[in-house]
Amino acid sequence: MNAVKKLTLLAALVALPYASAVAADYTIIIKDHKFTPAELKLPAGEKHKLIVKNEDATPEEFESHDMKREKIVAGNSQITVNVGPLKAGTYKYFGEFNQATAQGVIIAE
Ligand SMILES: [Cu+2]
Repeated sequence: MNAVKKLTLLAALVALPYASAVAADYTIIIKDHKFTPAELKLPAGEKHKLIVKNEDATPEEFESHDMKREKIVAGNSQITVNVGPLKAGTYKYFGEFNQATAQGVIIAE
């Protein structure tokens, strides 16, 4: 194996542990004042980006006491909510403006 290949392999091996810690993005859609998926599973112990896409014309407030997050998303737009690293467990979130229907959970495992 030539020197370049050896160095490339070495770099890949060194980067490997960090690769798994890189934030993974998850998309949550708001439509008709409901979240889809209403249940989202993601790896515990890592940071994640939640992309909350509001497909309704009216604004919503993405809120989670469990994850200590609260952010307004305007109608027909999207926001990014950074969460974690979360311990394994269940984290509720809701749409403050439509709490009767806009309910969801994140399961970190
Ligand atoms: Cu609020």
